[in-house]
Amino acid sequence: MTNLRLLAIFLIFSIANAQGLKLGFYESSCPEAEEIVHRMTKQYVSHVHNFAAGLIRMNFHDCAVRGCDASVLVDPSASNNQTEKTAIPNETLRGFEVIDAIKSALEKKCPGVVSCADILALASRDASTTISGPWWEVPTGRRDGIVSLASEANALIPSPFSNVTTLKQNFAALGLTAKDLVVLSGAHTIGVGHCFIIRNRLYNFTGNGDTDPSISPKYAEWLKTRCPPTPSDMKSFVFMDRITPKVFDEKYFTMVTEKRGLFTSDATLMDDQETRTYIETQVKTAGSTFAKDFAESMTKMINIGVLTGSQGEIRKTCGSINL
Ligand code: HEM
Ligand SMILES: *[C@@H]1O[C@H](CO)[C@@H](O)[C@H](O)[C@H]1NC(C)=O
Ligand SMILES: *[C@@H]1O[C@H](CO)[C@@H](O)[C@H](O)[C@H]1NC(C)=O
Ligand SMILES: *[C@@H]1O[C@H](CO)[C@@H](O)[C@H](O)[C@H]1NC(C)=O
Ligand SMILES: CC(=O)N[C@H]1CO[C@H](CO)[C@@H](O)[C@@H]1O
Repeated sequence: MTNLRLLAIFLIFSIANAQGLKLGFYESSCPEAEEIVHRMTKQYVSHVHNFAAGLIRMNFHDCAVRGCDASVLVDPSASNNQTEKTAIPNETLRGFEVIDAIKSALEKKCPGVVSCADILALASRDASTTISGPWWEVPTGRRDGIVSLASEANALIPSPFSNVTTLKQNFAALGLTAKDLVVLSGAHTIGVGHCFIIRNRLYNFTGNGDTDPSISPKYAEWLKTRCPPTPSDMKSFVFMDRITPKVFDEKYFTMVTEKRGLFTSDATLMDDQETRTYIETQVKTAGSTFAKDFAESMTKMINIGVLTGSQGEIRKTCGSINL
């Protein structure tokens, strides 16, 4: 083969790589990579169920800012003390230690090969399956970003105080539809919400010491027993799906139809014809298509703005950009 033809083939390959992800990207460069992520995620999540919610949410927060590039994992440092991790919506993210442990195992096996962005995308899926949640294909080949800004996370992560119009716009900006919005919000079938986020809904909704009328009065009563009005209390929390808090099912949607959505961003999904119809259908059919729909929407989400080919870098540790 002439050098020219080799060069042509090489160029075609680099272009193909730059265009997208593929299944089994590490098949030859680090054959055990996916198996190690799976095994370790399963270990952590089997011990501490909460890590499942933590990892799935972290995956979303990563993809919502600069694409799925592990920018959410960067620790604040002397030169950059305002990374995404320090942003308001990231205050309660959890599961960083799982990603760090997997990364260090992979660095021992195949130094400098497997990106933190891929580890997070794989771990989120493996966390879901560990708790008998949906499974989706995770093509790999993501590269790690070299920029992480708190200001961007504060601006781009959807707010729990937003109405459905704003949420649909937030999702559209990520290339996601109203259906993706309602389906992915279904992740709130597991995990917790902190009281400080809903304190105003309970105790001072319009500034007159009132309660948000979109919460059922009985549920508001119960929430008040769990969430004291103490403004300094940052620790109390409740499960978002009080019916089956640890099961990945459609009961979150049931909660929403009963005016028991924890955040405004949950309750407001009843204000839009399309999202409401989806919720009511899942409730009526015991979540007939929820798992399949969730897998489809996650498949879109984990493809958002990925860096591939020679873009970005492969971080040495997930908490810091390479020097
Ligand atoms: C529609 C826009 C969304 C808003 C406004 C929103 C907001 C929130 C808030 C405020 C919390 C509570 C955090 C805490 O108090 O500790 C939370 C938790 C959670 N969110 Fe979302 N979320 C949204 C979409 C999503 C999506 C798309 C996913 C994943 C696919 C997701 C997965 C989760 C999970 C699993 C938890 C529980 C976390 C834990 O227990 O550690 N959320 N979300
Ligand atoms: C963060 O960095 C900025 C500038 O880089 C600096 O002015 C500020 O004092 C730092 N803040 C902290 C808490 O270290
Ligand atoms: C939704 O929220 C946006 C931003 O706060 C606001 O401008 C808009 O009027 C709200 N829409 C509805 C229907 O309440
Ligand atoms: C309720 O909100 C109003 C207006 O924001 C504020 O002036 C008042 O201090 C709040 N009350 C409590 C108990 O937080
Ligand atoms: C997990 C994490 O790093 N959380 C941080 C989020 O931001 C707050 C406020 O800046 C920090 O105190 C947390 O440590």
